[in-house]
Amino acid sequence: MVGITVPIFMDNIPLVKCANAAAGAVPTVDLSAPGAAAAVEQACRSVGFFRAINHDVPIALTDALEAGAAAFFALPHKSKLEASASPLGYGSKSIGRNGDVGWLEYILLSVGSGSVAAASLPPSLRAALEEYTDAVREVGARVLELMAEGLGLAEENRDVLRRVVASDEADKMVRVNHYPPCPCPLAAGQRGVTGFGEHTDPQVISLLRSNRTGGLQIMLPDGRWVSVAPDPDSLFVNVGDSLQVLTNGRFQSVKHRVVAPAEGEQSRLSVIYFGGPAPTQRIAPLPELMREGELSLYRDFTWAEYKKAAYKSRLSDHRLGPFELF
Ligand code: GA4
Repeated sequence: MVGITVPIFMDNIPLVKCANAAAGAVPTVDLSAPGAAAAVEQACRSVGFFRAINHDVPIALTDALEAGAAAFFALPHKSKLEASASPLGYGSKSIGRNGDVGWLEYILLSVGSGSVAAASLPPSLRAALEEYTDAVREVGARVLELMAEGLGLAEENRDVLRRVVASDEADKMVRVNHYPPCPCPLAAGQRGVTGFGEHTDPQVISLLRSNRTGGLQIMLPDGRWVSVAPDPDSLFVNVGDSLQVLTNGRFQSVKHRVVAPAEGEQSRLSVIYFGGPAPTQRIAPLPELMREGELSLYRDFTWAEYKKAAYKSRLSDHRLGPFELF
C-alpha cells in the first residue's frame, strides 16, 4: 500500500528483539452479553486490556475513516506536512518531543465536543474522523459504566468513571497511525523494527481499531509480550494510567507497543480514541470504591499536572512513578 514518502534513515529506529508469545491470551468481552460487567472487570484487573466485540460502531464509519486515512497518507509528503502543526496534526517518525522515534506516520488531533479540532485535513477525512469519534466515545462511555458495575459500585454511582471523560472540557484525542512495511533488513535473532515503542497511555481509557495487519503487542503482568491478533471488527480497550489511579491500582494500565510490518507485508493502519479528563480534574482513587481504612497508593494530582509531566517524559518511562506513595 502506501509508503512513508520521506527519505529512509533507518539508523535511529530501534529494533525490537524479544520473542513473541503465542496469541490467544487476550481476553475477549462481548459488550452485549449479560455478563459483560464482570468480564470487563476481570480483564482490566488481570491484563488492563481486552478485545471488545458487539460494540455497535457502524462498519460504514470505520470503512469511511480507513479509506480517508489511506488516501491522506498516500499524498505527497509536502502536502501531508501542510497538516502538521506540532504537537497536533501530521507527524512522521518522531513521537512526542523528547527523542522517541518509530517507523510510522500519523495524525494526532484533539477532539472537541462533537468536532475534531482544526487541522488542515481533507474535509472528507475530517468528517469521517468526527463521525467515528462520536461513535467510539459512546462505546467508551458504555465500557466505563460496565467497569463501574464490575467494580461493585452501587447503581447510583455507576456513572462516576464515565463522567470523568464526559465533560465538554474533557481532554479527548484521536490518533491515526500508519505503519508502512519497513524496508530494513533484519539480522538473525532480530524480530522487527519498532513502529511505536513500549508505553502506557496516560489517559483514562483508549479504544483502538486496526485493519487486518498485526503488530500490536501487550505486556502481561508477568512481563511476557503477547501479540494481539488483528481483528478489524473489534475494538481493543486499554486501561490508561489515570484509570489505574482512579481505581487505586485495581485496574492496571497496560504496556503496549507496535512492531512495524516487514518488507512485503501490508501496511498497518490503526485509529485510537483517547478518553482523558478535564485539565482541572483531580485524579485520585474514587471515594465510592475505597474500602474502610484503604489508603491511596498515589499522591493527588490533576490531569493538567499529569499531562504536563507525561509530555516531558520518554515513551517507555514509568510515568506514574513520581506519584506513587508506596
Ligand atoms: C501515548 C498515548 C497517546 O498516543 C499520546 C502520546 C504522546 C504523543 O504522541 O505526543 C506521548 C505519549 C502518549 C506519552 C509520553 C509522551 C507523550 C509521546 C511521549 C513521548 C498522544 C499521549 O497522550 O501520550
